[in-house]
Amino acid sequence: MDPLQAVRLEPRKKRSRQMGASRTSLPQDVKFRDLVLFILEKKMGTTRRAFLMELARRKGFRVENELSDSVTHIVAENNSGSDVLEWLQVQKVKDSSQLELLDVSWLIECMGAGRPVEMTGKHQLVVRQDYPASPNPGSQEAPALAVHRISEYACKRRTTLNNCNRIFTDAFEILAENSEFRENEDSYVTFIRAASVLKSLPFPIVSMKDTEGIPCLGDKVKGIIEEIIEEGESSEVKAVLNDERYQCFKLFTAVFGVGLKTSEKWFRMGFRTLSKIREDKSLKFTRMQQAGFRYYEDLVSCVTRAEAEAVDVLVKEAVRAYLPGAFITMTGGFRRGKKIGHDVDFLITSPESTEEDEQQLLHKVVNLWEKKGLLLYHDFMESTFEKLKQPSRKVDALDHFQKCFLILKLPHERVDSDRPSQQEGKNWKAIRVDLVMCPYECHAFALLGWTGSRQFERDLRRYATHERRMILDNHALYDKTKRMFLQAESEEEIFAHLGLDYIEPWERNA
Ligand code: DCT
Ligand code: MG
Repeated sequence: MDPLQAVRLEPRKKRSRQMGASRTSLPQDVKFRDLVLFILEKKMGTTRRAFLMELARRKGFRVENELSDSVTHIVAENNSGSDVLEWLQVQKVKDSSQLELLDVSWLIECMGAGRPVEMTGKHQLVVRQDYPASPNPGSQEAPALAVHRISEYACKRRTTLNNCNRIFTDAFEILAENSEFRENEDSYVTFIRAASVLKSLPFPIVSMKDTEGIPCLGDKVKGIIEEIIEEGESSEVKAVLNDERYQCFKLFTAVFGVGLKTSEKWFRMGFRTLSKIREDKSLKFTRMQQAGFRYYEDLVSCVTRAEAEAVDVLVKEAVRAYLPGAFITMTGGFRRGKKIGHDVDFLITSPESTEEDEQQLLHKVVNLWEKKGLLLYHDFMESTFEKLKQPSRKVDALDHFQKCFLILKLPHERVDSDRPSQQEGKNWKAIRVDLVMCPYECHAFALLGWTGSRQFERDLRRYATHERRMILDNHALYDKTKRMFLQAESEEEIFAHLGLDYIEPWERNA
């Protein structure tokens, strides 16, 4: 039975009788001594409050009649976090940061369980984004702290791979991808930011009330959330999935070397399948696209962590043969803890090597793999890095480091996996690998940039620009107020320069 109903269905007569008996708990009745509750009357009403207080006391909870310094948990009904904070400020509570602000649903679950249940995000009241930090701007009082305030910037949120809103985030990612295919930037940003903020929530959205106070959810987005809550799916997402243009772009862009321009061209020419495109004698393919078609099956089946680890060993062996002191870090999604990826990204740097050594390294590594028969494709981009140039303002600009995009032939025997290799006769898998070589001075910036996620990086740059008057890119951080570059040896130092709490790589899955 729903415990909430159990409380609501209590007959009136009984309630008033209990109300009369209302009293502060006797010390011997208190079973749970770490918590001191106060139930807010506002919007709950006197009768229900008295009933809940009495019930909680009978279950061994300490419940105060008045708000006092000993209170640790505030329970409210039909109030948002901002409503409760406002009320606390009227009560002249200076520091509300130590108080847990909880929805009545938490208390009701406790009543059902007969003990305090874990407080999760769905119980915790969220403070609205626009809530002022301090009620009177001139005042010296410590601002009543923003409890669980969710930032509009992904770099101020912790986003693990534990996504409990997948039903919504999948929908918004499809809509974002469709906007990208249609080159509608505004709509892309709307949907990708919605997906990103929902991924960071520690609780699943089950009703529209749960969306209160969450930034990046405009009316359009909320309408879609509501439809998914009510109908189990969104008609807009369904329409996109059935849309021929979306289906073709999805199919075409999955080929290595095929972007929006080529997809558009093939779609307009009337192509609908990859086999027809491959067969067509009049089409010219780039070297990258040829490799993309040749290794298509391997490349669309994702890279597993075991495969990524095997590539890591290959990269370390080859790099250290030439630069023993080099630092090699697997970046991208795998550094964020993902179990699969579309490629494996590496950042290489070396504290003690000449510029010439650095310039030569990737070429030597590639030659070695070529000799060993491990190289299926490679494409070099030489460095265009200029040290004194200001960082790029573009949020999506590619960096200037020397890099090599490769397809490696990874022998099955090098993969430590319990899965037997599927294809008979073929004892290897083609794997996409990106190698990036960066000067040692900027390795912290390069590491931060190449760890991603893309949305996390975009918001870091946006935050630097709009909130700090700084420019951040994969090479450097420039402070426009001080007119100087800010040096950093580690990612932690970059977050500190930006005035941000440090976010671990596995919390950057925005
Ligand atoms: N990156 C960047 N600028 C680019 C491209 C990428 O800063 N122009 C960063 C963001 C993520 C990281 O590099 C790796 O990129 P991807 O491999 O595309 O992403 P991923 O997060 O590793 O995801 P996947 O698992 O699909 O490889
Ligand atoms: Mg990657």
